[in-house]
Amino acid sequence: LPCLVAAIRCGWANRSRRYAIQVFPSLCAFVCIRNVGIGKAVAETVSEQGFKPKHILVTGGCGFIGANFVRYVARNHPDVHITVLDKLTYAGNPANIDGLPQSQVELVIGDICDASLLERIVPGCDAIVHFAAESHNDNSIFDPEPFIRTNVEGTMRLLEAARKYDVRFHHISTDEVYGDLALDDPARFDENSPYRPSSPYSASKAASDHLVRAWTRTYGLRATISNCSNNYGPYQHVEKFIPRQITSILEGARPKLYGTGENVRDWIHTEDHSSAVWDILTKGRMGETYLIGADGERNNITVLRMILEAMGKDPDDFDWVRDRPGHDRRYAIDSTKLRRELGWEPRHTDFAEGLRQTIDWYVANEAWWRPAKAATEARYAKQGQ
Ligand code: NAD
Ligand code: TDX
Repeated sequence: LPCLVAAIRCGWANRSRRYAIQVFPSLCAFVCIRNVGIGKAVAETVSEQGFKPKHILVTGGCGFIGANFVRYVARNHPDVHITVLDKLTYAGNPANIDGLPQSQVELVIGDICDASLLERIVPGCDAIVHFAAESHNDNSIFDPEPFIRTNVEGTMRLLEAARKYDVRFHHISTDEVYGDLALDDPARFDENSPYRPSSPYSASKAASDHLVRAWTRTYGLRATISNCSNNYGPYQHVEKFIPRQITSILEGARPKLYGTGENVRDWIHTEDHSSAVWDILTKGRMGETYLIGADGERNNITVLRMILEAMGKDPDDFDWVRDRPGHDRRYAIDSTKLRRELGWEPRHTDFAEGLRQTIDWYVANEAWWRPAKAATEARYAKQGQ
């Protein structure tokens, strides 16, 4: 385009407008081939103007991170129409997207493995942002099958639909695909870290990442992947570490710490995850992977004591319980690529403050978490946790 503009300026196109008409489509075709093309050509392309989606399909938009993303887009991009596709498993709750304008956000209840449903809803969307997954490690250890079905087969079905209708695809993944780091190792994961998943959950997410790369390289699918660290914030299911401890304290029970409590997680506020995903969706390079993290490394015992203290309890008022089999020791993200290339920065950099706000949210929303609490604790009790 800059060459064309320069040519017009110097009068070349004025002498023969026909040339411009002939040259412009060729330039467009060149850009398109580089954008939609296959293999390495895809990975090398930088989208200069940015992608401006008008209608996105958000899978898993009634889960924790998906719902926070839907809320983020609805708030910041009111011109974007959002179709949420969610099966409403035990982890999905339509209340998570309550209060959003019906003209902007619609919910389709259904399974990402349902190819005929995808045939109906994918055409007309210009992007799929794929959050839907079975997401809890402990559940995957107990019963891996739903993880393979949703995370692997479901991702394949979505990729096939995206390929058929030439829809931009963004895949939400996790830092857990890289396995774990030693506690005393200063290393962090980056985009070149080898895949070494430990649990059935992380293995199924690793498989889904590989599928996305294969569809990009083989079929030229316009896709990106992000691998994010541990999220916290509102609407997180009570099975997960931070909400479990907060809600247990609220109902007068003692929090449960696995193993030695020394395992390190790299915490990021879910709203910062949302802004990063939006930046990758609209400005990311096709075929690329971006790691998302906010330099929030803390070990579990530290986080638990912060919660206890913030809730006015003795910091030692918790139970040590059986460790998770294969428990990953430490996750840590180097998000330099995302920050340098796309200019992304996290806004919630004060973890203690983010934790306080999250505690306040659970205090104010007991009606939201109460229905899931007893069944979740009964499941943990059976596992000795
Ligand atoms: P979640 O369990 O809270 O939500 C998952 C959502 O997907 C639910 O609404 C559920 O109903 C829906 N779903 C499950 N199976 C489905 C199917 N077959 N068809 C349609 N919908 C289905 O999960 P989350 O914590 O919000 O995680 C969202 C995504 O982010 C996942 O892909 C997860 O791997 C990834 N991730 C999570 C974290 C984290 O800290 N929680 C960190 C990094 C990446
Ligand atoms: O009661 C608990 N006690 C405890 O010590 C629970 C539920 C967890 N833990 C520990 C296990 C982990 O070291 O706390 C840490 C965090 O546990 P989870 O909340 O289960 O998260 P994790 O296993 O780290 O995985 C999360 O981050 C990466 C998400 O659940 C995944 O979906 C994401 O991919």
